[in-house]
Amino acid sequence: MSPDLRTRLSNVELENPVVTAAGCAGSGRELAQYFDISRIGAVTTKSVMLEPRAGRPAPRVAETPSGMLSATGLQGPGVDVLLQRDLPWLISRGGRAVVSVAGGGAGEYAELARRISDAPGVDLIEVNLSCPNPAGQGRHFADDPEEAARVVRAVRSHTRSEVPVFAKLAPDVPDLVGLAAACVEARADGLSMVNAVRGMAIDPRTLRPAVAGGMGGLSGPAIRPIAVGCVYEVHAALPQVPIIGMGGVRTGSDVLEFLAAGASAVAVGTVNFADPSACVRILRELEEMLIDRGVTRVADLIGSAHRPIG
Ligand code: ORO
Repeated sequence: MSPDLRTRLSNVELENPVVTAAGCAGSGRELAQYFDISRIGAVTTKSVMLEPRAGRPAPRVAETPSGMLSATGLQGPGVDVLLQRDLPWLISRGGRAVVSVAGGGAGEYAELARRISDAPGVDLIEVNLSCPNPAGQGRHFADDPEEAARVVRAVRSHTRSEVPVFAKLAPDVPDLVGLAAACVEARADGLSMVNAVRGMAIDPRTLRPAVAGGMGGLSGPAIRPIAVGCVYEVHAALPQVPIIGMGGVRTGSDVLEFLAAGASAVAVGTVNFADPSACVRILRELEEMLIDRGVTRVADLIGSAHRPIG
């Protein structure tokens, strides 16, 4: 018998826990050339801002010995295009929609939330507080729990009550549990963890940063132990708070790792660039692994690494 893959993110139920990570699948259209987008738990759209944004100059990506370093700089067409073109397309294909938002301040986030949560078919809003290459000082909202909480509060108060708000956190902050608690206190319904890890590579020929933005985000399997550790730590402190876990997921076994650490859903990111059908392969692998282990419900695995042995 097929296992029950359904999972809950606050008041939203997904058919299965495999979702795409923001910035790694556009709004799902490119991936739909490879598989039926309605088969995965949800598509998380690239973080959208109010206005169209050109993003960072090229080169935006550098290969490192241990993962991808990238700085796209929140490039995107702006919220009007998302609402008029991309979101209706995703919903027309039966896709579930997690919409990621990014802003320069609480006011911009709030306005995005108001417009997006009014749109039909939005399942969840993910508040990106942790872009690793923000304009300005190189700091992001997740660096300061009070700033992060201010943004979450603004988003929550401008979002229809039935649409959950998840805060997307960075791994490289001094007190991740404190940050997570501040976001929950500000009425985040859940957390997404983690964004890419801030980093830099220097091109040995030019002795200049390898990505034009200077600072980039390191992603891929190298960061998976960091991400799993973050999910584990926050789930231990805040067990009632649903988490979308992400960071270097490439296989069904990686999904199991995040579920056991405490994630209720797991996002697939960087691997999509090299293997655009990865999400459905990972879903198949997960299902096979559950059958092999005799697990009948995905929900039973969430947080299992925290349970005493025996
Ligand atoms: N890159 C990331 O790694 N994370 C973000 O949240 C945003 C970007 C980007 O747009 O460059």
